[in-house]
This record gives sequence, structure tokens and C-alpha cells, in this order.
Amino acid sequence: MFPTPLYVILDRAAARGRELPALLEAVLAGGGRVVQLREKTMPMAELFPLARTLRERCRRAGALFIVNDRADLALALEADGLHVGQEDLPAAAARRILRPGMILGVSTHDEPQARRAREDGADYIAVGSIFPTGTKAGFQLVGLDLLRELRPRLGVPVVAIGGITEANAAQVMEAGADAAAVISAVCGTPDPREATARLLEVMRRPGRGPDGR
Ligand code: TZP
Ligand code: MG
Repeated sequence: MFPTPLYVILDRAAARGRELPALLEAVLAGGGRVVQLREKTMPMAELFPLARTLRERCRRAGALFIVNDRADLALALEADGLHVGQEDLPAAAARRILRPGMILGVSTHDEPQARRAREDGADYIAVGSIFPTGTKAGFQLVGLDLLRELRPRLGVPVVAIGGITEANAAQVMEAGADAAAVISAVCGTPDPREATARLLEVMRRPGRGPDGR
């Protein structure tokens, strides 16, 4: 389902003052083709035109564009998908209002949550935090073991998240992830284009296809 095993989350808070359109250009130039917009504080009147610019750019590049938290924004933008967490609109409710074909992703931290998300209609399940992260306050550390156990049992694509870097991304794929989502390893680096390209390189090891599997 993912054109690349790297799932880049654009987050202004992690972007060291850089503007999100420039960051997106760098991600696309580095080969990233799965993008999520995660913006927690910008007023919607400001966020909507910014998000529309990002959405249109992703469409032109053939990249998936997924909106975090906000079903209204995802629908208004005709985004490719919506990502919700345990404290957002419940997945089953989100599924009911998304258009046919839209991707629904759900953040989970244990197997019961992951199973419920699948029953509620999630197309992929995010699992984390795999490693400690400075990006999400109060993160719940789940480790690689949960990833190893969940993927074969669930039968839906699993996206690993939390503390993933160039140094451990191959390990995450090895543990069975379909994709790895990163914030700081791309948004927080001095050269996000290079960071994207290098992450993709370590994830697409010899013997794996272009989707990393
Ligand atoms: N959910 C679990 S960990 C996390 C989120 C949003 C933060 C991931 O950020 P980073 O910088 O890739 O560790
Ligand atoms: Mg959320």
C-alpha cells in the first residue's frame, strides 16, 4: 500500500523554523513518497491554505498525502488519507465519514488497540514508540518486540514510529514493519533531502523490493 517504506511526517514544531513547503520539496527530492501533515497548533484558517499547497504538491509528485488528527481537513483537501490516534475521533467514526478509497491509519501502543483499530477499519496500524523519542512528550515505549509479534498476527500493514533514525531503520524493517515513520530524522536535520535519501537507502537493502519488503 505504501509506495516507499519511508513515511515522512511533516511537523512544523520539529522543522527548526523551516517552512513546510520547502521541507516537502526536500523530502520529494530525496525520494520520499509518503507524507503526513502533523500540525497541532496552527489556526485552521491559516492551516487550510498551507495544507492545500502541500496536498497539491504531493499530488503532482505522485506522493501519498495523509492528514494527522483532522478528518475535516482531510476531507476538505481530498487527501489520500487520515491518521488518528487513541485520543482523536474514533477510528470507526472516521471510517464512516471518509470517502471510499481513503486510507485510514491508527496509532496504537499494544495488541488490543491494534486489533480494535483493524476491526474499526484501519488500513494500516502505527505502532510506537519503538525507541525513545524527544518529539512526543509522554511517549509510550513499546520496543521492537511488539512489532515482531504484531505484524504476522494482524495481517494489516504496520508502520513503526518513534525514535527511528538512519542507524536503526534497517532493524525496524527486519522486525517486520511495512514502513517506518519519522519526524526528527528528517524534519530536524540540517539536510532533509539527504536524510530522506539515506533513510530510503538503508531501508531498501539488497534483496528487498522498491517498497522495502
Ligand atoms: N507517536 C509515537 S512516537 C511519535 C509519535 C508521533 C514521535 C515520532 O517522532 P520521531 O522524531 O521520529 O521520534
Ligand atoms: Mg492525533
